[in-house]
Amino acid sequence: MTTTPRLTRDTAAPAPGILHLGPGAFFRAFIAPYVDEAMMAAGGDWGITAVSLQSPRARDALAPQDGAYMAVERGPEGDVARQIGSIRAVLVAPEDPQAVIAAMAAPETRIVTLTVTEKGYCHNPRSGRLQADHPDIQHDLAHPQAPRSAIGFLVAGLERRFASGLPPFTVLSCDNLPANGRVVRQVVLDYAARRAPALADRIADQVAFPACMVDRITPATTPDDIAALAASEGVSDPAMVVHEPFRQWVIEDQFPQGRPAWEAAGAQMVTDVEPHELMKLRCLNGTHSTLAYLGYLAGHETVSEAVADAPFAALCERLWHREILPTIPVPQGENLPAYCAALLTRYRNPAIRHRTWQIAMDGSQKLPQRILGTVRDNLAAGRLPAGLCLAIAGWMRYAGGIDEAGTAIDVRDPLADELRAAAAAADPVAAFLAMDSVFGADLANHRDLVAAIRSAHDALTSHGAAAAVRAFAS
Ligand code: CS2
Repeated sequence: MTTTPRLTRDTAAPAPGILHLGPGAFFRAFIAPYVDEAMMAAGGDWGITAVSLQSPRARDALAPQDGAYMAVERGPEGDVARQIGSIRAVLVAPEDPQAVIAAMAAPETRIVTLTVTEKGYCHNPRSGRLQADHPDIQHDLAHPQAPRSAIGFLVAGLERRFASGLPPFTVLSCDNLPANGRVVRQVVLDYAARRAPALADRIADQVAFPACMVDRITPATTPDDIAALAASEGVSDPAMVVHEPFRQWVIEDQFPQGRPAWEAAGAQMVTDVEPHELMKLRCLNGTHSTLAYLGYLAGHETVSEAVADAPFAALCERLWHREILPTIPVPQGENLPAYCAALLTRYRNPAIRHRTWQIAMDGSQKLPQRILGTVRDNLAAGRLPAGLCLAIAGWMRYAGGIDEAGTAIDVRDPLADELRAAAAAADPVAAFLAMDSVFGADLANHRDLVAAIRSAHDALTSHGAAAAVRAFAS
């Protein structure tokens, strides 16, 4: 039997410029390719030192390949594979936190990018403030030179640079949070203030935290994907990623220490990201989460399966046109109905197997910015958004951890214990609504809203998600 040879690098490793926290599939499908293309088009030393905050998986896959890997663009007509060479090294923070702080404090590190998911900011998703009692934050405050959280590392790295007289790096959050630059700045300042007020003041004065909107659908890589790549390209690459053809990156252009020529790779450099973020989080992520909860309960394994079921596609259309678009200012250069039509085409891509279960993860951290802000805007305009209430009830049913056949659901969420307790309460809807870091008193006390969520929850419990979605969309 012949074994497939391991992927080898086809370009020299670039000189360092960026440190990235969280080298998961999305980073490899999005940030690293943009950096790679920007360097190819316009040069610059922007090689990426990637840092895993948890597992050694990414390092173990990438190190034998000198950081190179294949990104496979998967369209309905087939795959296009390309080698990405922008990663130059991978560090595993728990193995050697000192090495991470040293890399952050190296003079050539001018940008720190982050894809650490919503929960990685250790914040209260509703207030946007640091959750000071978060176990990782407690740990980091007790051991500031050997932190665990992204926030602890950012502050330790900035502190070290200040001590050596170096200018700070720019911090670029690339997670799906509204005003992600402001969110990361706030939690960094909250944490630094607990360390030393003077450090917080210095960060507030000197560090840039631009916001950005990121978009590319990236399902988790499967063993089948790795086998298909080995068959088509003749290389074994456990670090490979699969992604859809579409991508969009809108970045606030505020990089005092310079940046790659991302615009050469198609990124939009703008002065105000917020309208773009609102459009993407509410139109895409809002309907994604809706499809995830209701689709999972109705037995749909992937997004494309869910929207192939006509009432689910109709549900998305109704959400967009009746409940979401009326709350969004039109971002420059965008046409909102066309944007939503393109979203449905993206969801339908049958070659992308994006699991509803994957998107359903961490709902307590996602709901506020994906769905609840839209609900608030509707209520303020005197409208009761029935489709979004069905989505919220779907989340409650899903988070209860038992599917419609009575089988356990593997609910992944930092608040999983609280969710289970809420679902087991005598009045589950009231118990979920009382989760203050998710809903807030304004929503929990809104009579008409609560009644609509209750009636959607009853429909899901008595008739199931497929029937409830059919009834809504008919
Ligand atoms: C998805 C996103 O997993 C999820 O929660 O909604 O990752 C989504 O695929 C991306 O934001 C698309 O850009």
